[in-house]
Amino acid sequence: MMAEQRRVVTATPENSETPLASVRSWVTPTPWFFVRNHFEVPSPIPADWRLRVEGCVDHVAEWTLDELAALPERTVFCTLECAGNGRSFLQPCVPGVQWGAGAIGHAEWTGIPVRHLLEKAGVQASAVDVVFWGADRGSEADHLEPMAFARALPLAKAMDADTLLATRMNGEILDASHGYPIRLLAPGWYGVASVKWLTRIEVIDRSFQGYYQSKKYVIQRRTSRGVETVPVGSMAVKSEILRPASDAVLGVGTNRLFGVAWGGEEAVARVEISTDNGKNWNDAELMGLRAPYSWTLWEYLWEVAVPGSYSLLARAVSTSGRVQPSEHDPLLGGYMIHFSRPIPVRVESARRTQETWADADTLLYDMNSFAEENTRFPLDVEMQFAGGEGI
Ligand SMILES: Nc1nc2c(c(=O)[nH]1)N[C@H]1C(S)=C(S)[C@@H](COP(=O)(O)O)O[C@H]1N2
Ligand SMILES: [Mo]
Repeated sequence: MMAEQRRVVTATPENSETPLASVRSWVTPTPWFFVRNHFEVPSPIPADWRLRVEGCVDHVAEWTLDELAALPERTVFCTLECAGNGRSFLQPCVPGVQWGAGAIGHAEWTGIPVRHLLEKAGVQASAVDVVFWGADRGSEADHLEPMAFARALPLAKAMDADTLLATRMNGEILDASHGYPIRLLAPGWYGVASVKWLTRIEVIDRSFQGYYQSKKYVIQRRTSRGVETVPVGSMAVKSEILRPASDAVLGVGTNRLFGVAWGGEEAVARVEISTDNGKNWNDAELMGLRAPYSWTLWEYLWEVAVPGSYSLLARAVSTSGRVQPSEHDPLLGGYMIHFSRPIPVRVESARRTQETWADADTLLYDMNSFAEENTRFPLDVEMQFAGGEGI
C-alpha cells in the first residue's frame, strides 16, 4: 500500500497531490499527504532558535523548542485543503498551480494551542490580527523583492482552543515538507492559513496586508456595499468521488461509489448522489465519524441495469445546512473550487469484477484512536458497511 506516492505537479518547489484514488483510510498516511510549497524548504532552524511572540502584547515572550515541548498538548484531527485544489477543472483556465483533486489530506495533528502563548505574552486590547511568519523566503513574478511566507488569522481564530502550533502529524515529528519543527494548524480553514516552518508570531492592530493575504489567496464577496476583496478563510462544504475514477468502465449490476466529504469548521450531515445529471438524488451511507474539521468517508451502492454513459455527482450538506453548489462562483476566481464535479463513467453489459476495497480494520483503528484522543465530541465509533466487506 505504501508503494503509492504523491503525484508531482511541480518539482521545484515541490507541489504534489495526495494519491486520492488509493485512499482507503480515514487518516491520510503522511508520505501520501499533499505538499504545497511556494518556495524551497528552508534550512533547519539553528539550535539557539526561539519562537517569539511580539507586537501588541504586554511583554515580548520567547520559547525554545524544549520549553515549547514542555507545554500542555492537544490533538486535533483535521482535513487540510489547499484553496487552489481542483483549479485544473476550471474553464476557462485560471493561472496558478494546476491542481487536480488531490491537494487535500486528513491527519492527526498534535501541538500547543497558540492561545497559551498569546495569553502568556498578554494580548493588548488594540489587537486585530495575529501574523504567523515562516522561515521560507523567495520572490514572485509580481513581487521581485524576496519575502518570507506569512499569513494572519483574526484574533478570535488564533485564540480558539483548537488552533495549534503543531509539532507532530499522525503521531510523528513533522517532516521537513510539512513544516518541521513547528507549523500552525488553523482547523477548518484553507491550508494557506496553516503556516509551516514557523519563526515568529506578531500581534498587530490592523488587518495584515502581506502578499499572501492581500494579493494572493483572496476572493471577492458580495456585500451590501458592493463587491469587496477578502482573504480566503474557513473552508466551504465539498465532496469528492474517489472511486470509480473518471472514464472508468463498469458493468451492469451493483457498483460501489466511494468518496470523502468535508465541511471545514462544521461536520458533514449528508452526502447525496445523482447518477442522472442532477435530476434525482439519493443519500449515500456515511461511514464512521462525522466531526467538525474532519472529512467523512461515504459509500453508495449504485444499482444499474442499463448499459450506457453516465455522469456521477456527489453533493455534501453540512450540519448547518450549507449545500455544495453545482457551479463555480466566478467571484471566487481560482480559489475555493468546491462545485460538484461530474465524473463520467461507462457501463457495459458484461459484469466486471470490482476493484479491491480497503481493510475495515484500518478504518476502525483510525476511528478508535480519534475517540481515545479527542474528548470534544460524544463519539459512536460503531461502523456500518452497506456491503459488509469494508470500504
Ligand atoms: N511557510 C509556509 N507555510 C505554508 C505554505 C508555504 O508555502 N510556506 N503553503 C501554505 C499552503 S497554500 C498550504 S495549502 C499548506 C499546505 O500544507 P502541506 O504542504 O503540509 O500539505 O501550507 C501552507 N503553509
Ligand atoms: Mo494552499
